[in-house]
Amino acid sequence: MGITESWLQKHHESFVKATMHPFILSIKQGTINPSSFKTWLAQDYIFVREFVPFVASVLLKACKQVGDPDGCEMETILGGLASLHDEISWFKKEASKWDVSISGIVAQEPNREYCRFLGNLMQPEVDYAACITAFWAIEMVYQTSFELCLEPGSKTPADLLETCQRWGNSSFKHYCSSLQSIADHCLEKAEEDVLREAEEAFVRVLHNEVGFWNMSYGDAQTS
Ligand code: HMH
Repeated sequence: MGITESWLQKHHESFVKATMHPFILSIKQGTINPSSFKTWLAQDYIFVREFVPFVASVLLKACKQVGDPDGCEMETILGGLASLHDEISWFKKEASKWDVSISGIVAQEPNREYCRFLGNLMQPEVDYAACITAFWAIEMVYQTSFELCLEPGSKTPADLLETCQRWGNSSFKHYCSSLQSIADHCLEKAEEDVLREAEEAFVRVLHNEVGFWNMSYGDAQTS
């Protein structure tokens, strides 16, 4: 068993909270409040824009690795970075479809907290193993969550299917498992203190994802 798999088991309860959140379940059950979805859409657009420099910092660290002689790992991350360009266009298109203005929106506190966490990981002194672990976990939570909404028997509203497919599709799943392999490969060679740092980053991703879903879901419950 890889190290990431052992952490998924060890922190199973946090993983379930991050992936089977009431926000996701409300999509799957077809009961989602459109204003929840719109909040999520606008906030995630801001998040993804902040995610770009984070992924770029992971790419930079990957390029400096000696353990990737043929550059395969670097290419996987480069592919992820490139696809964020398309993702930003998608968010803009989706926002206009839902009549959400994304020009003047401000990040809510849980979003800012998540972005600050990414900013900390971007520091050059943070080890590549911790960064690639966080990167994998961030993508994996969305993959697992949105895939749930595509399972047979789901009542996901037709106008949300495209969103769910964006992260729930099988090629994104394959990309996530490539990131997981890269993370495992790094973690196997890591010293004790780096392992601790990476596990802490993994747990904090799960925590931040719950905060992000709460922010999106809670908005509509109180308005
Ligand atoms: C909050 N987590 C959040 N937004 C995203 N777009 C992803 C993960 C996956 O890229």
